[in-house]
Amino acid sequence: MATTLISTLTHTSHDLKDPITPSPPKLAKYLQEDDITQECQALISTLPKDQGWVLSYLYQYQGFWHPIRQLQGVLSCQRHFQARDTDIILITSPKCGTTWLKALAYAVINRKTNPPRGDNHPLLSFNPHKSVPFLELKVYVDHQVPDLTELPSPRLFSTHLPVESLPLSIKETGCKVVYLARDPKDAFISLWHFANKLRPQNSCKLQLEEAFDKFCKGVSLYGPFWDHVLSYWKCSLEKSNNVFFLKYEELKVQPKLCLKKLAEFWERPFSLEEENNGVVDEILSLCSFDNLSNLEVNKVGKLSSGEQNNAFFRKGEVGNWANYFTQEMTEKI
Ligand code: PAP
Repeated sequence: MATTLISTLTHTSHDLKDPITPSPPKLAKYLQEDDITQECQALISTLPKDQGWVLSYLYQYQGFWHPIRQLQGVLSCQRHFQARDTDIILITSPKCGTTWLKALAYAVINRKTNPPRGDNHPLLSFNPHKSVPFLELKVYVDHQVPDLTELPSPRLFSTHLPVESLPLSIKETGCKVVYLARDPKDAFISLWHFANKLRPQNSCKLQLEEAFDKFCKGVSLYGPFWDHVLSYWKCSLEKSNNVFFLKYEELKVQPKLCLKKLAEFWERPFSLEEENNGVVDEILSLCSFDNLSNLEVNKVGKLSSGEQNNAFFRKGEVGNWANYFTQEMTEKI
């Protein structure tokens, strides 16, 4: 498993295609409740518990809600992950544009070895989640403790963890964190759709009103949503050299400007020659919703954690919430 992860992250080859398996969705790995360590069992017996959005429980750890298997990954990542000054960490609350940010970061950082206009670009044959793995959901899942020291710099990782639960070394080193935020109304609608896709086919749909109540109470994956965003917002003010706060809506409206700022933040600015040659536009077009969502791999492939790749592409719009919210919901949120 660790070897697969390392080879995925070094991505020197283009043969890393996601499996094309049109099988019915199973409960995603981090929502399963088996194979839990005694340590984690003991911990959860002390934690507040509430019914989750899929079929498993959520437990409140360090102020934020997790399914049990995910929590196990959180504990392991807190214990073992050693950040480097050169690391790039992408952080989001779920459904705030993680997939898009991963694609952009991967394409920017690897543009010399994998020019964005190439027919063989890795993002054409595997889902962006494979190019930038989640620490707690992929790297440290299932009791793995991979040796990440051989990975070339900059290493790219992602997490949904709140500031309060980040491994200490991320806070103490000079690694570059990008936090992507999104209008909570759109993030909520996106999460509600996603949760219903993750629910087994024979179970009933989670009603919008029920999900909304939970979201407003903070009981959602990595919720409370507001605490998550606010902590990173404060961090970005205090440590502006290390934490870049970006909004999905800004990225939509001014993608070119945002991408150039991101590349500068990562200390890989676009040269004038690259700009004149259209490299920035090519990366944006490679990572666009239309392009990624229409790739074969993202239509029928699935992640090793069990989610169908197409579950990460729905509308990709700003303001889709308006089709679902009542006046009362808008006021409440
Ligand atoms: P994750 O946090 O579980 O990894 P994430 O990628 O943040 O998921 O959420 C998916 C959302 O990003 C979807 O939003 P929607 O439900 O409102 O449509 C998805 O459509 C959107 N998305 C995925 N890829 C892109 C992209 N390339 N450009 C813009 N939006 C995108």
